[in-house]
Amino acid sequence: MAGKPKLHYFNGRGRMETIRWLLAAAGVEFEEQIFHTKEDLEKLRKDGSLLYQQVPMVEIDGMKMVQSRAILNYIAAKHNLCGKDPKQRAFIDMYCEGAMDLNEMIMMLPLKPADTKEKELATILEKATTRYFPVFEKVLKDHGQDFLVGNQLSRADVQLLECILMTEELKADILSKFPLLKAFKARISNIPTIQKFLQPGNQRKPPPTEKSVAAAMKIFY
Ligand SMILES: N[C@@H](CCC(=O)N[C@@H](CS)C(=O)NCC(=O)O)C(=O)O
Repeated sequence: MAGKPKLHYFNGRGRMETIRWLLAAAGVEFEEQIFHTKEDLEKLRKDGSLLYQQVPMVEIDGMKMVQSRAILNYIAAKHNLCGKDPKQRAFIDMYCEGAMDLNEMIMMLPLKPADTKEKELATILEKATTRYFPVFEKVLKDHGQDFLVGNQLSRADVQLLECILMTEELKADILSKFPLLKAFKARISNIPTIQKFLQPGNQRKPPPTEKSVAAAMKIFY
């Protein structure tokens, strides 16, 4: 039997967090090889482990996988989280890409210059409430089902929940005008594997702080 996937990344959310979420939702236990210094990252680069000299890197099923989307695609395919047919997959991909666009904006916020942060935050909240969340609210309303696609859990549900929780960290009542998303959040959070991942002390990473951002910057720049 293959061992647990091993995740190589710095000690933060970044581009690895969605991978952590998806593995956890699929009920897969994983190990983390956290690196803390530029030298740790350089060592991985020098030993040929990083195809493009970048992380995230995940050792899984005999591969050293890089490129976060490729890793997510592999996990989703392996654990039946990408729909029953190409059309379901197409919708799942569209929803995931939307969630990832919002996720990426939030992920980059701490790296923006201090004097632009307020404006950036306002843009993110505006996009969340006028561009992204209305789409997901309408999807749920139109089909009346529990999950976004095909009436079964897919990576789109997991990635949307991650994205909702990240957005709520910026504005706690962000879902106030989205009742179906509120119910969706409660429902998906209650799936046992996800509930476990949301427990304090699990492998979910906390929101970035000035200190953690500075530590990550020291590794990469
Ligand atoms: N498209 C890649 C981007 C990876 C990426 O930009 N990784 C950053 C850390 S989150 C990195 O390794 N930066 C150092 C570099 O590009 O040399 C992915 O999605 O995995």
